[in-house]
Amino acid sequence: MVLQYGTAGFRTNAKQLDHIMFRMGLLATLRSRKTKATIGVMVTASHNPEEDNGVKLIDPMGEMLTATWEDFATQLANTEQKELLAALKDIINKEAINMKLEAEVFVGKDTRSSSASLSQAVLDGVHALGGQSKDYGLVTTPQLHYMVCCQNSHGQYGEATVEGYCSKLSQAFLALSKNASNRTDDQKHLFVDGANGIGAPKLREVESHLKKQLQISIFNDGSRGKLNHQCGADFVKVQQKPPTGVEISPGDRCCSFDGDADRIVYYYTDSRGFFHLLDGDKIATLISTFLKELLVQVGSQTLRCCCLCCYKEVIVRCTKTGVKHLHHAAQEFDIGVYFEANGHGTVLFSKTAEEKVQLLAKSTNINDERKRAALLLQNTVNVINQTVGDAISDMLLIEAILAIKGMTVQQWDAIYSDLPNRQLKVTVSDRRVIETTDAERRAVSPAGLQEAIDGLVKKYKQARSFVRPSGTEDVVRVYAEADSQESADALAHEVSLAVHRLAGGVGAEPKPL
Ligand code: G16
Repeated sequence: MVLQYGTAGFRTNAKQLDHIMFRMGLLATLRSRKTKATIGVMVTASHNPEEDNGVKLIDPMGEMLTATWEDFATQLANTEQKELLAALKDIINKEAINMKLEAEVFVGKDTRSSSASLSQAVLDGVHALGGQSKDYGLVTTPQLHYMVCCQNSHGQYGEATVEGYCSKLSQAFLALSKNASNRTDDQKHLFVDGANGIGAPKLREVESHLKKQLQISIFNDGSRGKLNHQCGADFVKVQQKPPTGVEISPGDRCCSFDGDADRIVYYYTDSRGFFHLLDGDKIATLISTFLKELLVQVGSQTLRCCCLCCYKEVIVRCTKTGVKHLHHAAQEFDIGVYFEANGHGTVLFSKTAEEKVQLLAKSTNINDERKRAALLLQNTVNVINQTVGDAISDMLLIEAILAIKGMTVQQWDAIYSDLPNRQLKVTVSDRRVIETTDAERRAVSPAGLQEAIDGLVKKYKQARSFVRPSGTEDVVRVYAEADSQESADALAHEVSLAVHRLAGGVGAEPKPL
């Protein structure tokens, strides 16, 4: 079996991963020596089913592994055992790594039953190459990214402990909440679906610092149900319905994390029982609107705010799927808000932007309105985990914005209306036959597929449809939108059929929805 370092590392059935984990321990140790910094290795398969597992490597500033090293990871993962030493030497030579240098690797894991032995395999790999390790045990993926960044910034970003994480985020949230007018207990109430993963226990730790400014009811906390099964952010986004295991009434504000708590989506049902989803696009809109307003109030015309993959009064950019691509695009701006529709995202502030905000927040000769806006911006910077998408941090920011603006989830939803849409998966014998261009919006192979999609799209009003190979599951993803749900469903089905026929579909042809 050939494994590819995909959208977010390696991911497949846990039984096939023991050697991959050991080798990623080796690679992380080399990467640590190369960068002279601490590297992170997170054992998780995020939104995938319980029987899968995976590994994500974290670079020095808490960002995802750089693309050139993804290739080394793929090479090392697929090398025959007898050639492993030669493959390691090859990387050492190509990267001119000094093996006498110290190396340090932080390791974390999610709640999957396979994660304990697989993270031990990572640790074994680190020790085999003489690296030091710190085992954080059960943490969310974004918490491990945060720890790596704290360690390499020598504490400037925060303290590299779970306690340090909880107190930094909650202090910023409490400072933001002071700007909200009095709210009833009902308005402070949030229902959280923990996807039966690591997010639920970690949220409880944060909650204990929140001084009841947020009242959280956690469902799917892992005490009974199965990880990501009929619950979690991916299920809610794709199925467009509430998770099982959550008892909510019309109007209740709810959100779902995914299995390793790096994604979040919000939702509610209305009095007619209709389900309303507030996905990553709506989250990006809420956050970038809030930031734009603060920038106007603070009087800073010089900071450029960019919103990636949403559409409101700010510069818009689209990239290929994967927060690793969005993250780099967002770094080009003073303030970069990036979210994938699936709820994976964060906000980046450039060094210049952070310094300007800090100066303004300290300034004594600006008026009260500007001062208030500057302090809000400063606490917004602190509540955000800038290293990667973080469900807990995003949730705190969203809750603070809604409280400050006195906004209900319905008012947030009304900022704009989504076109009805549908996402489907098609299994093909080799998903790599589908190659794309234009930020994965057009397929260049197999021959005839894009022409077929274009022809189908023309049959519907306000329609678009994209196909691309998933980087985390062995499937092709199909997305379609149109003027009505029936049309979106029909278009998604027709495009799925085209993929099945032209790209080597496996099994029976997809059935209409
Ligand atoms: C990872 C990536 C995301 C991506 C998602 C699904 O998230 O970090 O950027 O959107 O996989 O990717 P794909 O559609 O290619 O399977 P996670 O939360 O699953 O680690």
